[in-house]
Amino acid sequence: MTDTKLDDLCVNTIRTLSIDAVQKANSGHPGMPMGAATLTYVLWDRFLKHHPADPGWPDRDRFILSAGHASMLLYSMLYLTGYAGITLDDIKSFRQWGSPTAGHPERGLIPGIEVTTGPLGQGFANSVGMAIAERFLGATFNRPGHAVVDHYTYVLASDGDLMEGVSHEAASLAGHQRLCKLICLYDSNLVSLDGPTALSFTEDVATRFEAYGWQVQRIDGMDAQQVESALRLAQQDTDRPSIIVAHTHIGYGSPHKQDSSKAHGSPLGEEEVALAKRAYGWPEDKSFYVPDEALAHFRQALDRGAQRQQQWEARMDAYAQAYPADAAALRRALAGEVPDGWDAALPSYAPDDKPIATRVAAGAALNAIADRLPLFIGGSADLGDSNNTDMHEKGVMSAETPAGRNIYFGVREHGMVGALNGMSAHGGVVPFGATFLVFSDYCRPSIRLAALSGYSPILVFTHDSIALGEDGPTHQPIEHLMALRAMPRLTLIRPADGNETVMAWKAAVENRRGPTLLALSRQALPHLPGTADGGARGLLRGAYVVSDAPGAGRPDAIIIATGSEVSLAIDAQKQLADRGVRVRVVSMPCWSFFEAQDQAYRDDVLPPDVRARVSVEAGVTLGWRRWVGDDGDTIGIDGRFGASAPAAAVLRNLGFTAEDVARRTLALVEQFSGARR
Ligand SMILES: Cc1ncc(C[n+]2csc(CCOP(=O)(O)OP(=O)(O)O)c2C)c(N)n1
Ligand SMILES: [Mg+2]
Repeated sequence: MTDTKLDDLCVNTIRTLSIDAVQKANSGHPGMPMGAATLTYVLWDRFLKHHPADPGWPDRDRFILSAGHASMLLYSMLYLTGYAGITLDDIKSFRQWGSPTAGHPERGLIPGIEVTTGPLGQGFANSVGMAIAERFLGATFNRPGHAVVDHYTYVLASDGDLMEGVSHEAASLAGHQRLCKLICLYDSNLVSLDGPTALSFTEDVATRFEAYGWQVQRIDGMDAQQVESALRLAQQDTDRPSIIVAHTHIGYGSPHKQDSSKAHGSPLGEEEVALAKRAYGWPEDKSFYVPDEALAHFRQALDRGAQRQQQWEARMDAYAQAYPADAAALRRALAGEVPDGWDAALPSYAPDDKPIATRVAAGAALNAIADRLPLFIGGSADLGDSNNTDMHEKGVMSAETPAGRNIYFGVREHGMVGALNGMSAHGGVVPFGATFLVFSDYCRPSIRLAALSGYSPILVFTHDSIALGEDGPTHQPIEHLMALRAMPRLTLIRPADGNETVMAWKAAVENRRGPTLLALSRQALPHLPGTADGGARGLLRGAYVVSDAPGAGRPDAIIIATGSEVSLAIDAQKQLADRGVRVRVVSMPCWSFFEAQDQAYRDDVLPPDVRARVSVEAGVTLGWRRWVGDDGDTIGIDGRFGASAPAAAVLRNLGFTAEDVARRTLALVEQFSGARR
């Protein structure tokens, strides 16, 4: 068989596996696998450094299918090249309950899926983060003659990916950073879901990427030779990321659906499947047919990969001889471990220390961590001064100084978190990003993917309430805390003072299984006696008694508060104590940690027989009934946004003074004692 014939056979194997799986599932997206099979095949056959028998090998190239709807394209490649986590039977149960071949690729279901994709544009942003992580690790660990971190990031993106704003942000950042080992294959087929892209997307994408500072090539993506030469040229550019605008045909080979959105997202239909197979010269009566020659060729990836991996292991051994400490640090980092003692320099605060904002305490903690956690990298979306996220003397990441650890993300919140997800998925680094809490809306889709996929970026979100004051309602979060708590597997922590903030950072760095979001105050807050001397460890259980009712016995009421409202609750507690009312104050910085505690602990903190309970949080009250019950009261902000004025005035007018909290708590206590009488 000639090389070209073998290539055609392999490409058609990818196409027919994909269309058969979609047909059998009666659901899925056949068009892109049919059109982008050549691109993918040439990349995997001639360039991609990977080892199907060891999908997690650290120095592998990363391949990201940003257009996750073309999942069958990825599943076909994984199966054909011999990944152990996927069988032909799995492909036959595409999109079925319990099958690893889910509708869109999900990280963790099949080793070899680098990131979860499907929400368009996200995979592209992830790829930028991966390229950042690779370059940073290389700059940090490689030594002359010892290139131990040295791989490419390839991303396959579709029209939809490049329409999405998040890809614009990420592409702009990648161009600015000159991430030359990032290579995008753009499946430009001029069709999206609603029809021809002429309906909505007519800009010159190539010129746009040129303007971002990318190397740009335009090719016929159905021609394996052109794909190969373009990839080679892309690799040779050592100054810029590369995009290969590959003109392709969606639904290639289907006589009635090629080049039409009819091929995008539904099965071709039995007859059309047969006609497409005829066009490929394929046996029409066979489904899931994998010719032996094709399989044997694909499976060469196993030997090739083993060799590449062995070469790397040998390089690592030589490196370990020459630089034993660095090699040990690199191996630990790649295994996701943080060095012992990373938290040894974290500060602690005494009650009579000067009050500080939790954002300021967080900045101090971040710098204490930065000194001892060399792979801690990140920055802010142009709010570094406000977020207090600048790491002192840790350098600025740029093309000239790739080992710099402060990343200036620019005003690109969505691209930032998408990239953080990629850094986390890449491994080896502990990434963080920052903005105002209200702009969590600007990056929520990426936070959601982190929670869904188990990436662990640390999100330092400050200015967490109306108490930010003068900037007004556009900048004052109202529904955000609750909206974020509604997200499964996101750890949201809203610390009350300096010591809780330190503890929140501990929890964040130690959480390597999902995103952690720190909601931090703009305004200064007192250091609470109850958090001193290790008291703040209660944060790790989600909620704890930060200040108990004076004297012994059952409290008359419990005030549950979070963040900046905890000190308010304690002021109210004092006022009420003067009137003989005994109030317990519970700090509840993290709902999800508290939910994970056993019933005995939860009942200890919130005794079931104390029903006079008040929640205090400067946000919507939706959800607080869960902890205060039907009989309790909820102090929050409902049915309105904040207002522009100095913080004290906003708080006063919206009912956030100690007097307000005391008055409403007292009313509740009186109601209960009246009921008892
Ligand atoms: C954020 C987001 N919005 C909408 C969708 C639904 N969707 C899936 S594919 C697609 C567009 C398809 O166009 P293209 O990316 O060019 O893929 P092709 O049709 O060429 O396969 C849309 C709108 C999505 N997956 N993600
Ligand atoms: Mg398209």
